[in-house]
Parts: sequence; C-alpha cells; structure tokens
Amino acid sequence: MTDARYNPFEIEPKWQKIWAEKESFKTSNSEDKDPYYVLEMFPYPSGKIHMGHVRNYTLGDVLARFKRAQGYSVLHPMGWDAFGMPAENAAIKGGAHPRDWTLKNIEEMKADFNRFGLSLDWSREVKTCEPDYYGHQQAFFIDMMKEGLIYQKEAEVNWDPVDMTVLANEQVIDGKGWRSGAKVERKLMTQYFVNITKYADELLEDIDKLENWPEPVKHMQRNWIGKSQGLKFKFDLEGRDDQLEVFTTRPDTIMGVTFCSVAAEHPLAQEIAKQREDVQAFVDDCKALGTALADIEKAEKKGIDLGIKAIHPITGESVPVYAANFVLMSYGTGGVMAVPAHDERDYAFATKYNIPIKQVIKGDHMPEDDAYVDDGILCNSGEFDGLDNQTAKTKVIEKITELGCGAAQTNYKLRDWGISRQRYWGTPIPVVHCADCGAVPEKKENLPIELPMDVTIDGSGNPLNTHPTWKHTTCPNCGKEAVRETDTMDTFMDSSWYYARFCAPQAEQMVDTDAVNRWMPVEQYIGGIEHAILHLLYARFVNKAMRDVGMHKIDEPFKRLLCQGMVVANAYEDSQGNYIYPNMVRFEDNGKKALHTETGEELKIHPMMKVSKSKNNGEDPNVLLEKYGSDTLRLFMMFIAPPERDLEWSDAGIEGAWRFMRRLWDLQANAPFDVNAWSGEFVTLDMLDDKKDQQVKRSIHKTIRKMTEDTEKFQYNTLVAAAMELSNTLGAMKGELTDAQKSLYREGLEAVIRCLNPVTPHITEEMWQNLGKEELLVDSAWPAFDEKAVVDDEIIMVVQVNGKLKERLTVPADISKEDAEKQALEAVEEHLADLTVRKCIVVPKRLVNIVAN
Ligand code: ANZ
Ligand code: ZN
Repeated sequence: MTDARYNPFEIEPKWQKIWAEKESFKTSNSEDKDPYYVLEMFPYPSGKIHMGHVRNYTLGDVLARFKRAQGYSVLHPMGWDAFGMPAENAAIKGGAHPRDWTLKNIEEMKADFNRFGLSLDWSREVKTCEPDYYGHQQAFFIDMMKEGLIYQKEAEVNWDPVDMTVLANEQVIDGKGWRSGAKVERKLMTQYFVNITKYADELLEDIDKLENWPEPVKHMQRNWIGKSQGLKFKFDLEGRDDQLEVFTTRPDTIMGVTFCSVAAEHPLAQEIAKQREDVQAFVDDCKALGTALADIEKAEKKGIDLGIKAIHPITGESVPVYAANFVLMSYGTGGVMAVPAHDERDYAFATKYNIPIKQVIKGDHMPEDDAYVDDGILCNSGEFDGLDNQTAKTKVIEKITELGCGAAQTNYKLRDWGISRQRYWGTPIPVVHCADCGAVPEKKENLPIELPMDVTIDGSGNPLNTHPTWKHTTCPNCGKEAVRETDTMDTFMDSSWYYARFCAPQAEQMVDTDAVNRWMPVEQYIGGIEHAILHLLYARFVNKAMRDVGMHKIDEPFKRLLCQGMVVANAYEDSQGNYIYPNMVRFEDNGKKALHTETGEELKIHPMMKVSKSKNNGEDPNVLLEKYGSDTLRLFMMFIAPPERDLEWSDAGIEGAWRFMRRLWDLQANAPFDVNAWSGEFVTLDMLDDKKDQQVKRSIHKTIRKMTEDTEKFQYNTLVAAAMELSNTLGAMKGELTDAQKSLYREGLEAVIRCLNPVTPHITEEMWQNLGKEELLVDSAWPAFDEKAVVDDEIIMVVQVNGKLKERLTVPADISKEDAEKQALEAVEEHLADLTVRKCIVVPKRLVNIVAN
C-alpha cells in the first residue's frame, strides 16, 4: 500500500540505488535502436555544484530520459574537464597536490550529481587529467604536427618578472600580476600554435549548416572569424630602400591618407627605437600594456612620430609614419594607412597630434566632431570622384594592382591558436628539444608522457622546469641527451574532443571510428552562452582536424545547441558592504524593504543578478536537496522559466513545486477508490455517455500529446503546466466514482506519472511501482495518445456580419457547410433585419461571415 505521506528522502536514494544496480543508464554501442546523443558541457571539478550545474544537467537529463522512453538508444555520458589553474592555485595556497585535490572534488561532485537522479552512463566517465585520456591527445598533437597543423612561433606572453612565470590574460589585473603585484611585461617566447586559420573558411561556411544553433551564437562565431576583403599594398619610404606594407579594408579611402601607423613591435619602430630614447621609452610603455585585446582597445590612443616619410602610391605625396599603441603586430601586416576623416581611431589620433584630416567621402549626415564611417560618394579623390564608395573599393584595388605595389587580400580576425601554457597542471606537450635535431616529436610508443607527481608548486616558475629529472631525456631522433618541452597544453584542447571520446571511452585509439560514426554528431548539446565563441569554435575545429586525419566522417560535432539562461537572484548588502544570505533576510512593505533578521538593519536590495558565491545570493543546491529532495528542485527548475531564459530564483516558487509534489502523491495515496488495485482495459471515448467523462478522456489524451510535443521542443515549463492541469482534473474527481470514472482516474494518473517521469524521476518511479507495475518506469515506453480522443466533438464557431463579430456558437466539430450557414443565419437574425444577405462565406471549423447590405 502507498505511504500516506510523500517522503522524498526515502524514495530518492532507494531508486538511485536500484537504477545503479540495474545499470539502467548504461548504453551499449551495438543496440539495435536508433542512436540519440545528449550531451551537456562537462564541468570543471571545482568541488561544489551550483544552481547553474543543476539547471544545465537537469535540462539534458529530461531530454535523455524522454528519448529513452521513446525507444532510442540514448548516449548520455559525463566526465570532467579536470586540468586547469584552480587546482594549481589551491596547491599554491598550501592545499593538496593538484591531482588529489581534483580527484577528491570529482568524487564529491559525482555523488552530488547522483543525488539529483541524473540518468548518466558512468561507465563512460572520462577525466582529462588522467594519462589514459591525455596520452591520446599527445598522440593527436604529434599527428597534427606532422600534418603541419601545429607549428612553433615566437609570440608575446604576459611575463611576471617576480614570479618568473607567464600569466594568462585573466591573471593580469590593471597591468600587474595577480599574485606578485609586479608590473607585467610583454615578452617574446617560442610557443606552439594550432593552425586553425587554415580552416577559417570552412569554419565560417559551415556555420550556415547549423540550423538548430541559436542565431546569437552563430553571429558571434562569424564575427570572431571576422573575414574581411581588403587590399594589401606597399608604400615606398623616402630616402630608404625598404617599404612599408599595410592592410586596409577600406581601399576606397586611399586618397584620404594623411599618415601611416605601425605597431610598437614593427621592425621600423624597433629600428628607430635603437637610435632614439623617446621612441624606446614609447615602445617599452606599449610592452607594459599586456596582450589582452580589451586592454588595448580601452587604452588612450598614443603614438610617436618615427621621422620616416611614406610616399603615397597614387598622389606621390609624403606622409609621416607613427608608431601607435593601438596597432597590433599580429593583425594584417602590423602597419596601417591612416585615414582620420573616416576612421574613429585615426581621427582621435590625428586630433591629438595635429595631423591633417582630409575628407574623401560625402554622406548626408556628416558628424561635427568625429570620423564619417558610413557609405557615401567619393570627393577630393581625383579620378575616383563621384563613385559610390563600394564601387570605388574595386577601382582602387585595380589601380594599385596596375601600379604593381599591392593586391586584393582576404583577411581574418581569427588568429592561430596558441596552446602553450607555462603551467604544471595540464597535458605535457610531447616534444623533445635536441641540440642537433631541434624540436622532435616524441615517439608514439613512449606515450603517454606523464606528469611527474613529486613537484613543488609554489607559484614561482614552472614546476616541470624546476623538477630535478623529469625534463631530461634522450632525443627520439638521434638518441643524444635532450630536454623535454616543459610547457603544457591549453585546457581548451582537452575539451575539444571529449565528446568523441565518450563514444568509446576505453578504445585503444583516441577515438573509435565506428563508434563515432554511430553516435555523432551530438544530437543535442547544452551549455552556457559563455562558451559561444572559444570552446565551440575550438571543438568544431578539432572535430574537423580529426576528420581530416581519418578518424571519422563527421563535419560538425553538435547538431543542435541550447544555451541555457543563467540562474539569477536578488542580492542583499549591508552598510559594511557584506552580502547577506537570503535566509538571513526578512521582508516588509510587500518585499520592498529587506531587513537583517538578527540586527534589524535595513539592507540594500540589488536587482536580479547571476547567483554567485561572492554575492551570497545563491542557495546551495545541497541545502535545498536536504530540504525538499531532488524531484522538487528539478520540477521547480524546469517549471519556472523556459530553458534559454534567465531563471529567477524564488522561495515561493520552490515552495509551490513542493506543494505540487505532495498533491501528485495524494492523487494516489488518497485516491477516491483503491486506484492501485484497479485493473482492466481503459474505457474508450465511444463507451462514455456522460459529457463530463468525455471531457476527462479528452484532456488525458490531449495532455499526453502536449507533453510529447513540449518535450520535443524543450518547452519543459509548459510540459509541467500541462501535467499540473491534468492533476487538477483528477483531483476534482471525488466521492463515489462510477466504473467508467475509475477507469479514467487510473488512466489519467498513469499518464501524469509517465509524462512527468523525465522531470521528476523518483516520485514517478515509486508511484508506478505502487500501481502494481512490474516493469521499471525507466524501462517502459512513452505513452501514445489516442487520435480519436484528442479530436474535439464540439468547436466554437464565430459568426460575423460584414466582417464584424456578432456571435460565438458551440457547434458539432463535424458540422456541414450547409448547417453552419443555417445556424449562423439564425443566430444573427436580428442583425440582419433591415438587410439583404448577399453572400455567406464559411471557413470550415472556424467562422461564417455574412455579407449583407
Ligand atoms: C584604412 C582605413 C580607413 C581603415 C578607414 C578603416 C577605416 P577590420 O575591418 O577589423 O579587419 N588595421 C589594419 N591592420 C591593423 C593592425 N595591425 N592593427 C590595428 N588596426 C589595423 O580592420 C581592418 C582595418 O583596421 C584596416 O582598414 C586598418 O584601417 C586597420 F576609413 O585602413 B583601415
Ligand atoms: Zn637529436
């Protein structure tokens, strides 16, 4: 018999144990069913789950459970993006070894995930920090090196001169090292680059194939790749033999050039710096700016005249050459033809340094005090005068090509991907440096090159470099003594192929071709919008690189993408600037006033913002779990907002979810008859005489239909709403029920249980068992709806006279045209009193419009 009270704390662990014992979510690669791959972006094992995790993984879980029930073979794996700086930072602060710290966090988070009832196939778990994962990545690195997809290049890094270490851009705060506080320098170091730009065109073109990706994500990817058509050409330099090459996307403005600018690292600037102290000082200043693009764009535009004159290829005029802090060495040619009249940065620069501004394009709204950047007609441009500027682009390119000093050029914003990190906790780059042979890839049979465990991690230098023996080895080529590369790979590399590994995580090769071809592309990928650019672009690229070395045949890894919204909540701050936990806040004045429960102090109410530890505005999922259980929390998360929207946390909302769970339980525990003992065939619609009973029958099947459609479309909020409605219908069936009503009650209850199962898997499994079902709910099929029972027998028909609404009639759904017309005419008789009917237009099942005058 069913317990009278809903007790999630008993039933949730019970079912989790049963599912685990029965390996309910384990998926084989050889099932004779259609494959369906659901994947959520795997987490970084920080140790604590937060609301964002719960939302992300529940969204995927609902879909995975739904598709299983629909008869698919569902792949729903989980793993850990386990390398990265937080583990090292924890060690620096005196914590455990990064590996121990990471593995402990993984165990804790895994237990948390299981407490939420996620239907994961743990037999496929991968941890990127383990040699059986990263060893394959090292082999792939070597493949890519041999394909020319990885190469070495000198590039700038942020260098902390005190800690003697390279810093990531995020570790540079106001130009200073996050730990040492020392002024960060830009330093050139030899690093490994992945030739992602070789795939720029394919990455750009294939975005069009991603029909089920959110538009904003596709837009961001296109911008990041940033393809632009332009012109590359050379200026002769007065009194010198060399030339200055520039790249422009605005050849149409060439007649408006009044100076040229180059990057501080440009050879011309470097040369003059050796001769002039002021230039050297400027160059040093630029170095201190760091390499982050955002910083460069924010900084004040500054420059210095190098004393060199460039000769305009068309006019023959000479213009000064400046070094400027906003010109990047890594883009285009590191040199720019500056047109202050039509470029905002050049305008600011010219105004500051009193350089002439020459307008060459006329538009109809010229700004007073800034550059005109829009389209228009050319002026002051000699032979090009009068052309519209788009046409002028082609004409100028032709002219420059004729003159023999340049040519059209396609450029991309996308840079090759620098993957060297001077850090310990990452995948060692499998290269050996030999005095004779240079950089030699390690032999594949020596892989994995494992990280040493006995290291000192104190934040200074790279522990792999300071380790007494690790880096000393022999050259794979000539056998002489040599040293290992001590850099490790960017962790974005680790997360760029894990989805393929999940298809066959124990495979001897990096990926198992058959398995990948079976499961991929991922049918539904789910994650945060913060990964819209880098992770998704790198993953798309690595997938193509894997394809091109013959590992599989998949062009794009993720067919559908869902970016879930954030979980947001109000935050409360006291006068000392402390953020107060919501459970320490009491409200007055309809929630407009927030008071500290202990001190009574009035608190500042911050508007909804992303829940975070620093603002103390997020409930700890584990605390909620202890209070309500997982099903309530899952239901709340799915019900309160559509997946892509922000979810506003509210105590009232979760209380509402909790009440619904108890009502659902009551439908069985306190049913008006012994619903669990009921058996027999469900009554069909044609067996029901009573109109009300017919309605119940219809609403059961309409609900099943709606829940099926909503789940398919990710509309989990309306799915839950539909289940609630049907529950209310059943809840209203009280007192003595007829046999037909008992059948309906039982049928309705089964439908609710079955359809809500993906959202609230535990309570529904328990109720299913209580109904006397032998098969587990996780193993039983999604209910079908009865086509006949979803057809309404009556519909509302609108009657108009001359297009104006006059009446609404309830008529049989299968009413004939003639009857519709007849009933309509009768219904509006009085409106037609003085008129002659000319025509009746009948739109079947919707309206009758009577034309009369
Ligand atoms: C002349 C000009 C006139 C430009 C004008 C713009 C507007 P996108 O479109 O983003 O690809 N540029 C070229 N190389 C640069 C570098 N290394 N660092 C900083 N700026 C650079 O940007 C191309 C434009 O950015 C180029 O077109 C160049 O300025 C500048 F009315 O040339 B333009
Ligand atoms: Zn050698």
